[in-house]
Amino acid sequence: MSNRLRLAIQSSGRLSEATTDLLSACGIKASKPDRKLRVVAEHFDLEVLFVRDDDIPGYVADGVADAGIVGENVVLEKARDVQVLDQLGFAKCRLSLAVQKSHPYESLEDLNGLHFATSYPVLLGRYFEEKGVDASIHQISGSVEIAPGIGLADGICDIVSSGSTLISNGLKEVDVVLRSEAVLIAGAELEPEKSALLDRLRFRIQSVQRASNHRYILMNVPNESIDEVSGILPGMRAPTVMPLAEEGWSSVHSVIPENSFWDVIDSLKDAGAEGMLVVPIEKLVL
Ligand code: PRT
Ligand code: ZN
Repeated sequence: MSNRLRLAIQSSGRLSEATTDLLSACGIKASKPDRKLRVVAEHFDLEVLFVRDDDIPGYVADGVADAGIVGENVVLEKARDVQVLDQLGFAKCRLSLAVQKSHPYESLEDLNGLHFATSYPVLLGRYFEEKGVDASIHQISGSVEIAPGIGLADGICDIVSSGSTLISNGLKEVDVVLRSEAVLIAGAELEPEKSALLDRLRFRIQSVQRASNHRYILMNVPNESIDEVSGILPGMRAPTVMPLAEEGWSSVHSVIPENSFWDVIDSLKDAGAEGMLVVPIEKLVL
């Protein structure tokens, strides 16, 4: 038995590119050669299984794979015994209820007696039960959005991201059943060696994610304003201060959360900071 960590990822679809990009940012090269289902990664004790996303929770629960990257919507629908370890920040979407645009929808009560088509019968059934909605569910595996138009259902429960599929099929979104994004999952109990490898993988993923959520900021500051500027910067620690060739001025460097720049820029300018430069960070290891 190999002691490599086996990671199941989507073979081709909406998750695949972002997943291989994430692995590659973690220094793990695992591109899918034609028709191969299993690839041994370079630079990490890992083998990647390329599979359909729907099979990922099952493979992980059954121990065929040790871990997987898949939409949380699929994990929850499959309801297999796996642990959700980390949110990965891509493939964000929602599982929503939609009815025909002409439907005089006002509240959930209006859904009683209606017939819904979905590929998510488990999640939808649980939602109807929790909300006390008495509607019926018809499970179909694809092209859910056309069901109302062809008279197969009154409404649908499907994944929405921009909402344009609903609009182009004459549907309107009425409630959100679940918000989802790609997640890292693992088997309930991993052997210690695999678990150590998984921790290393998670550490790398977290460093990459932290980097993409932060910016490195550099600016010129008159020396008398350094304390004020340091107080404004939402940095990780005290900023780095280095003298400029010009007497009385310093270069101040710090790491700030992505969106903070726009919150603090005016205060920094008022405090006398000039020539601000904001640059992306590739990895941020704490
Ligand atoms: O072949 P395989 O089974 O592996 O893939 P799949 O066809 O089942 O899944 P895929 O690749 O379409 O989606 C994989 C995962 O991406 C989903 O499980 C979600 O977690 C996530 N995701 C994010 C989405 C979307 N956004 C999305 N927009 N999955 C599907 N859609 C579809 C949706 O079903 C609808 O048809 O896109 C349409 C809606 O998009 P908008 O932008 O028009 O609202
Ligand atoms: Zn699928």
